[in-house]
Amino acid sequence: EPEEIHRRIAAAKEALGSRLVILGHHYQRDEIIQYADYRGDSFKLAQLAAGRPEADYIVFCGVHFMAESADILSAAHQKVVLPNPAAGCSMADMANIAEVEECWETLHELLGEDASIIPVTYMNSAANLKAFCGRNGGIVCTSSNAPAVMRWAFSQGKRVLFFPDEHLGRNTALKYGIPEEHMAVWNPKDPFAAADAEEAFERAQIILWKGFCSTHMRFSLQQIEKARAEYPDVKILVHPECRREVVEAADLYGSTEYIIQQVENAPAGTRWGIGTEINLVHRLAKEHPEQFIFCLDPVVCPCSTMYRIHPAYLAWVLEALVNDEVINQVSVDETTAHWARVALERMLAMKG
Ligand code: CIZ
Repeated sequence: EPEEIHRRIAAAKEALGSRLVILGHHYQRDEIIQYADYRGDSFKLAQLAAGRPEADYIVFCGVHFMAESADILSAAHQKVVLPNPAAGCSMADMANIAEVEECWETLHELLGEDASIIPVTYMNSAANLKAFCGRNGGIVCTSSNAPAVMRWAFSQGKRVLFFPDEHLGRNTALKYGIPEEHMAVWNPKDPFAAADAEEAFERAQIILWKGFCSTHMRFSLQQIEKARAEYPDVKILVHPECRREVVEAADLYGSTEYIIQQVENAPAGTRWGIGTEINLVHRLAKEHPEQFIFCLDPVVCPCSTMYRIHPAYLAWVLEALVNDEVINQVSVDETTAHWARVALERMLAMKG
């Protein structure tokens, strides 16, 4: 049966030719990556989609917010398809627009005229949260440019509201020089649960949304200690969505693209203990047999929602496209797309 699916995907790809571009996120399994015209992180892939206007169809093998970003950045005639609509991102889903608006209003009531808050959303968020940032003087960040975005945000206001990933926010704020006592965590389910919550929000330079990536939360200090005990020469490389203690115990940390670059530029014989999604770690190990690469988590830790893109879904949506039938299109309404683009363009202008 896998051969049959392979044959169907290859035939549909051939039939669609340059009208089709398939994007594969680094966390996708090899059975999917083999069909990708481009591989990358979410932002790189969205930009690549925008650079291929001759493609009528962009099939995004990744998760929902990534397909939304591709739709926002691509041309009006291009249609973005997510092979399985159930491929969401549990972290992105931890902040929704109603909760963010409530947080925004509550903080402004609490802090009054003096609030001066700049909203910053991680790329891994729904389009309407990016639009919220666009409308409210805020910006989008990726895990690669989070420190530069934070610098920009503090040049615009006195406080930052960072969502949805608490850990990327905290690790970035620490790097920027904000001490933990000037950070407060907003739990949308019960923001004032702690007795000193009000003072904590008043004192805070950065308010971190209580969201997390379940894949990166699997990495622990104990795993790092065990790896170091076993291999004294090991270099620990982790993603900034990991907890503070994990990032602080690592030799290096950075975004998906950063992790790939570190491995690509390392000399033969380097030993890496890596803390990120397992498909990416396995692919790096396979593509760099001259190095010793292992995942810090001994129990396999795939991103379960990324895994929902199965080759059978890819075959199904591609065959429909051959018949000019668009299944599982992801489309962002014009107003939301406009304001989301404002926030994305602030990020791009800042980088340039
Ligand atoms: O935004 C992405 O692609 C993810 C999930 C992580 C990263 O570091 O780029």
